[in-house]
Amino acid sequence: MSELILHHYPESLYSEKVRLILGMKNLSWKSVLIPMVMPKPDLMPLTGGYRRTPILQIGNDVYCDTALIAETLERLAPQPSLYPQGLKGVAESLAQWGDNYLFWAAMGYFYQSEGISQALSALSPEMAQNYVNDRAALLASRPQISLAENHAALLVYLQRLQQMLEGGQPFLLGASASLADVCCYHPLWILQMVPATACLLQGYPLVLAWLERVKAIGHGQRSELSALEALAIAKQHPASSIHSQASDIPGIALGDQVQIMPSDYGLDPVQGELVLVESNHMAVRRHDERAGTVVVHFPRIGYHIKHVEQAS
Ligand SMILES: N[C@@H](CCC(=O)N[C@@H](CS)C(=O)NCC(=O)O)C(=O)O
Repeated sequence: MSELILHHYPESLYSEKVRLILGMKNLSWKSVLIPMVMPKPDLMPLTGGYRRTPILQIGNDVYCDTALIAETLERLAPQPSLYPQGLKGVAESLAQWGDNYLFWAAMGYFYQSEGISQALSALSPEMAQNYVNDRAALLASRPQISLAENHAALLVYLQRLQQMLEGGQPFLLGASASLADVCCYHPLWILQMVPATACLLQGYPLVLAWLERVKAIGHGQRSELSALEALAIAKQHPASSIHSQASDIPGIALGDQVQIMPSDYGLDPVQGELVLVESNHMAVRRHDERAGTVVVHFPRIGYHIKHVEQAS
């Protein structure tokens, strides 16, 4: 297997999900630290415009979105599995709930309460303002939910997690950690970062003890790499042989020029030649002067794809 290169930054919640998966599988990986706000000049040559964090690079294959990154790591390193025996569908569905419903209730609450000002007080006033402006632009396409709604949802969700743990098992779906655990962990990790929001978890002792167990999984074997070294690895890599037989996307065939972009926020399109379509996976091939030929991969859930008319 070519080396696993994670482009991330320490405070990124979705990156923490992937770091824990690398830990669950005790994998060795290279860490490239990227900026937490735009611009990201050494990342864009790899992704072709996708700006969200994290990104997994393997040679010149670039995997966007942690749902696909999790599936990719499971394919490359199947043991220990992210899915408890016989419960793959349950684990994936609970993971999707954690990544979306729990995540947005926790983030919404954090951003609208004292949490965000406590977190930003560690930054200089200019950096804090830069961060606020960047996230306002990134999230402009998301619906506005009030603090009261987020707070109410979060309390219901914390109660649900507490109930899931009442059977006495160490992890949400049994004796060992699964994808569901890391996807429900990272949204609550942000609440633990500052006192203003950490206090919310105090009424849920089973959840607090479970968070400690998930944290103890660790991050596997990490070593550092520079962004320029990562670009050089992509450029030196022989062309990826990844392809599929056919596309089942109406009106779009393999070989077509397409744009793929998130359907929720961070709506930056990535353009290239469609080279792979599977049930929850699609990929485009594109060329960049600094990165060479790269294949950029996305899940199908949560991403729009559209045909690009070629100028004649
Ligand atoms: N659905 C995406 C969401 C990723 C996401 O929203 N990541 C946050 C960081 S935790 C982000 O991209 N923030 C803006 C940025 O890093 O530029 C995934 O699972 O990877």
